[in-house]
Amino acid sequence: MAAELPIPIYTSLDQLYSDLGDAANHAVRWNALVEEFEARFGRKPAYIARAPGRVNLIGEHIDYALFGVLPAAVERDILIACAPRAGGADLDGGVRAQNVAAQYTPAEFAPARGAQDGQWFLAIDPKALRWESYVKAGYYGVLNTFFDDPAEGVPVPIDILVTGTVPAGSGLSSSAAMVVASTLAFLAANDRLAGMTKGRLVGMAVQNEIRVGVNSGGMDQAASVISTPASALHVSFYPRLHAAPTTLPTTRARASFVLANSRVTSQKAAHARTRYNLRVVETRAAARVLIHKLGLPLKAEDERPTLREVVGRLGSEPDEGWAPEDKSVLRAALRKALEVVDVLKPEGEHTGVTVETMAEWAGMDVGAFRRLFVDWIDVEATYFELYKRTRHVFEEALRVLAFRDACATFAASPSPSPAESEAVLKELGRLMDASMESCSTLYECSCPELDELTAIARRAGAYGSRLTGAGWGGCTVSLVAEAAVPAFIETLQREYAPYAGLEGAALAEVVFATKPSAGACGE
Ligand code: NG1
Ligand code: MG
Repeated sequence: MAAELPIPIYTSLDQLYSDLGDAANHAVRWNALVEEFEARFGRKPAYIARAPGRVNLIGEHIDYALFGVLPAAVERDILIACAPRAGGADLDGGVRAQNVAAQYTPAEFAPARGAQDGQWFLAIDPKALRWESYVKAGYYGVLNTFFDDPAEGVPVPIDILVTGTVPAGSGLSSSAAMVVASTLAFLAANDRLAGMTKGRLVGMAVQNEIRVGVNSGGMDQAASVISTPASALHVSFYPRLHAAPTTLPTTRARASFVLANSRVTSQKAAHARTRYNLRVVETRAAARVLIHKLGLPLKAEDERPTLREVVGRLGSEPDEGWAPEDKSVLRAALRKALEVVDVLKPEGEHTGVTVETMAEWAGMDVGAFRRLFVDWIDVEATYFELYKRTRHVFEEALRVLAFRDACATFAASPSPSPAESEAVLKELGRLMDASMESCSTLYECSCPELDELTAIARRAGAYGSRLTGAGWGGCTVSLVAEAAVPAFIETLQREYAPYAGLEGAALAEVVFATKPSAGACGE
């Protein structure tokens, strides 16, 4: 499986460009970065790490419940040029971090080793995130994996220069791209890339990103690291990371995924207590309640079980998991789960339930329940929406499987007729629309602008349109017939108020068609 492959390291730009496509454009950016690095730090960079952003085609907010998702890397990426610096012992592991974009001011920092536990430490304030927080997050895992034992030596002092084309806060996962590229840069500069697999890099990047305060799943990091051109990546997380490239029908059926930025910045870290992290808490609490209410086995190793594990137990899954390629058992178990999800519906006027009710439903003492399920991350709520969140998760997991099946069936057809092409695009569009509706009403991770932008997209002829990423702002993704893309973009420009007055490059910055691209690499 793709996650076991080594990270591609290129020694010639030509080779890299032929993998990435669009050689001329990449060459200009890479050469400009090398020159800028030399101008700022007085020598050539030793390595360049690249990590792309991603669009999630379907499977929203289910990665941290450990269900499979279907993202694809986009062409837009983060590049980090770096070089070790000669320096004294006081400079051990010290970093001079600069960003080509002037609004991201230079930073200097050095890690410190904790006197008691020997763990390396870097100050990151999740409440006041700065751009270099993501650089530090990438560094963290490298320090505590490869330099945790003093006998392994000390990390080199290093200069780094970052440039990127993934817009921040737009649902294209600039954060994961930053963390992956930074993890790669520190690994390369410290000569620790040998033996690193894609799967291991994903694991490190996920742990690293959690340090910036969002208890995310592993979708973005997996997409950024493992993706291959022209494919989406079916990533599943249970019982272990598994990634399978999925050929999209877009090339043969002549359609494009068009990204449109709502221009509402998704402030995921700042609102994590009432949004993202609260959803993580709700889904874990729901899993524990379901285990008790449905009389499923509670295992000794269960601390905060996931909804994926609940579905496995409902379908009597063996410990090593169902074969990752055989989705029929998972599908049957998910259907069974949907038949019983109503046990999470409370009586009375509220759709959600209090901590007291959740504890009672879980057969636990309120104090113990609160400590285990509510207080482990910083969240704030009176009513927890167990029913709505869980219904979304189970249905969305089924939609991912249906989307993947439709892609696979189409890919297997030797010469699809125009009618077959139209049918597969309609089916994918239908699934995308249903996902949007569910994000809006059940998961409540949309916002008025995203609802409006996706509605306009459908009126403008998209087969389907949905938010992508965590939501509450950021981008939408729409499936559009290739020939209709220019007219589609024109309609969005005319009808979506925040696009008023935008044209040319400014418009292309917020609405653009994307081709799935290749994952992270180094040079
Ligand atoms: P975004 O907001 O695009 O970075 C986040 C999570 C994903 C996933 C989606 C929702 C991070 C780094 N990523 O994506 O793991 O849960 O939301 O599907 O927080
Ligand atoms: Mg992110």
